[in-house]
Amino acid sequence: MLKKINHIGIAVHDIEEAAKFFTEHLGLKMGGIEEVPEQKVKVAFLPVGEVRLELLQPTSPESAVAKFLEKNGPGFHHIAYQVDDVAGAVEGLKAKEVKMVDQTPRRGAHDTLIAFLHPKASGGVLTELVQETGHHG
Ligand code: CMX
Repeated sequence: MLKKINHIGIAVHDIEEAAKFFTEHLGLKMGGIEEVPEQKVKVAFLPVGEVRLELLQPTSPESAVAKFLEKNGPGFHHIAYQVDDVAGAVEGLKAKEVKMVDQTPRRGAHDTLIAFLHPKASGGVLTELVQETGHHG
């Protein structure tokens, strides 16, 4: 079901500020900043080989990322695996009674369909499934 790691999410208070470490010290390149209203976040991707880091900044105090930052401060937030059929993957997990955050796929950044598993179901690691539907991934 899982094709590869699509991205690794890192929660930050301020994308531009946090990106400086990755671009100036680690030599990564950052793409543009995109708002994902459904998730109440702004995101920016920094490719590392085939995988990307996703910096996540909340756009509302009600954002899941705002709550995470308040509790834990900045840091590792989630891992995202690429799948071909996110709706089918969600149905398969639900049939196995895996606790999901999303009962059906939602729209993610860069023309993707996404669904989150609950961290309590996945060893304490918030886990996202991503299906690329457009040209950008
Ligand atoms: N990784 C691991 N555990 C996490 C977590 C994370 N990122 N976020 C929350 N948790 C844990 C909390 O520590 C808490 O554990 P305890 O009960 O042991 O204290 C538990 O999950 C419940 O957390 P909470 O702070 O009470 O928050 P909520 O239950 O309101 O929300 C969750 C938790 C996972 C349902 C919510 O964060 C969520 O819906 N996440 C998925 C959506 C998301 O993160 N979107 C942003 C990214 C979007 C994108 O990439 O485009």
